[in-house]
Amino acid sequence: MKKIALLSSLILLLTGCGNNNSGSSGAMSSSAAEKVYVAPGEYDEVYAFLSGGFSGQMSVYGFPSGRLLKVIPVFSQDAEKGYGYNEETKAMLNTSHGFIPWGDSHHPDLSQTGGELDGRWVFINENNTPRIARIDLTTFETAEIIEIPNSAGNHSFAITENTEYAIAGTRFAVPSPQKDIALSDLKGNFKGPLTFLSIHPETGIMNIEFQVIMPGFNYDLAHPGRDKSHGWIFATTYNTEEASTLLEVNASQNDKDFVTAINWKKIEEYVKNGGGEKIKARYAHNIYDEHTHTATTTMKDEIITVDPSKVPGAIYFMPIPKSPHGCDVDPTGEYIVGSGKLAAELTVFSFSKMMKAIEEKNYDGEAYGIPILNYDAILGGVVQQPGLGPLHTEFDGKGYAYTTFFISSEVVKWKLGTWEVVDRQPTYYSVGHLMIPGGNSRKPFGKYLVAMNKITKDRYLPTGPEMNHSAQLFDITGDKMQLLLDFPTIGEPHYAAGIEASKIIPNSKKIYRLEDNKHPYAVFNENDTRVERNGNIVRIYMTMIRSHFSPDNIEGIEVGDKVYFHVTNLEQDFDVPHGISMLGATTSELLIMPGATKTFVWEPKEPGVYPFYCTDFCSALHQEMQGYIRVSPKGSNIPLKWGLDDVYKMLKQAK
Ligand code: K7E
Ligand code: CUA
Repeated sequence: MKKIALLSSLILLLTGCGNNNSGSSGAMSSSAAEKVYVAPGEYDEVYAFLSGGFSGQMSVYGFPSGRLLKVIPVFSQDAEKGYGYNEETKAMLNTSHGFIPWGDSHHPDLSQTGGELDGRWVFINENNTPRIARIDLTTFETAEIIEIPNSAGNHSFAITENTEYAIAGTRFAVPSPQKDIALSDLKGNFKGPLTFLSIHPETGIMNIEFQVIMPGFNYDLAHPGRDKSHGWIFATTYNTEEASTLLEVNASQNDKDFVTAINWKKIEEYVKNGGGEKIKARYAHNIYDEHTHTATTTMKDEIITVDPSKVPGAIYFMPIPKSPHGCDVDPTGEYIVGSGKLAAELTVFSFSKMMKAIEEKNYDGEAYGIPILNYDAILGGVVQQPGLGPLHTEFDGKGYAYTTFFISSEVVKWKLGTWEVVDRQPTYYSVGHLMIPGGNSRKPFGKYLVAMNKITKDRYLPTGPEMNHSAQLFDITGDKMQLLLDFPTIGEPHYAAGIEASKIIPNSKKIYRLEDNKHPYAVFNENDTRVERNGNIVRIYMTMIRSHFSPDNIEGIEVGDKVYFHVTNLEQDFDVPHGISMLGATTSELLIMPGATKTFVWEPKEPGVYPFYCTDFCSALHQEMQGYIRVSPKGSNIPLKWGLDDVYKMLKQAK
């Protein structure tokens, strides 16, 4: 390990001083500039959904320009959009541990039909408090978050090629179900549950169908089989040593760890026929309803677990050198690439050979009753000396694979079948994931490759000790990869998913229709706007339209009141949100899309007159979009009154 750290800093030194390979000079640079130039007003060719890592969110970029289009709040509160702050979306962040305002997002994956991207949903997993989110690509909003019980470190994540299932693997083995055990008793007593969630073909709603209780190893990355290997899922499996301390040494003891191959169709059938055991398991399932504009949480309390030994023929271990990380399947479904982080070679398994070895029971022992397939029998090929510290691989659909090397800081292109390295390009610096749009589907859009780098150092103007992570876009249409662009990213993009823009544009919503708005506190015209008191609970039914609120003058609020602002944006025009906030409100603004209703709560602490205003520049008279609320001392019994443009007449009064 020390050696690796030394080596990596050496490489940083070497690469850090001369960026002359980055295509930044002469003719090269002008051709690169042309390739990323998207003229003002023109659209990008590709949407890229980048994981936000420790930001908990997902960011949307356009390629080839590298323009940031949007940050979609997913697992973390977002004050900009009010997500997780307004009353309607707070429920999205509920878990069995209570409300959690932050998450660590890792691997986005797009929905597929027949192994091709269909542009309906993008999913992403959360590693810290195991959860999976579904984002609706008509609204670009998080539509659902489901918690994964009995798991820890939900790291391996993938969607099957007809979006039948999502798989979520446990990265940190834990007692399952949870209980109090001495850490010295870990070995043999901890488990690594692999959770399978079905995805409803129309609504996209996820449901935990079963959890396979695997031995207590670390299940790191997963990819589904496709085409001929559809029905299987492959997951890299490290720490087969079952160490609980100093893993950098103790989990690097075994010469070989595993890629786990799971025939999920077999297990699905077993469960459908009544197999498996129901156990108690508390977890939250949060769904956002686009019509009520409101999320609700359902707490669930049961799951079905499957003991792998009860389903013979469903699970196998494939031995692979040295603590594998990435696990990727080529577009034909024949090759499974496992990246041993500490291995000198890249191991590629053959699916047909795997099936043959299974048929012939060509085993090399077993682990916890699960057969270990014979390494030589299933080996498809080996890429010799490709680089140092292989992590992740993607495919261009033209017979080539591209693997990232963290330590030698490069992307290496190699040929499937001959296993020869055909090109390598440095990355700046220390690349983690890479992504080719559709690169994990049957039909990659093999024009661009984006490398997501861990270390930025000298690439941009310095911004203090912390710099945003950096991504790099390559053109991969030629024999050699050509670096086109550097662009900063948000959080830490572990993986990304990309898709041709044409598959998304036609379905992207422009407004929420008012006639579909079923929010219980919505109002649809200014005559219905009002203020109601029930004890110390005051509800303001408010509307907004260019360029005023209704009502915009309110009296009769008292210190000690809990004031709910239920605000409906009456606009039905594309891209005309309004915002609202209150002086002293201890929450974020509401940013309300046309046709939507959102709510925040305000508890005034002192008597006075408080202004509020529109927070989103919406028209030439945006600056006039404001109002006042009079707050009187507790018990002053000032009648509740409200109005718009009638303050000097009689304000409307509560009956
Ligand atoms: Cu390699 Cu979470 Cu995919 Cu990061 S993981 S790089
Ligand atoms: Cu409404 Cu600014």
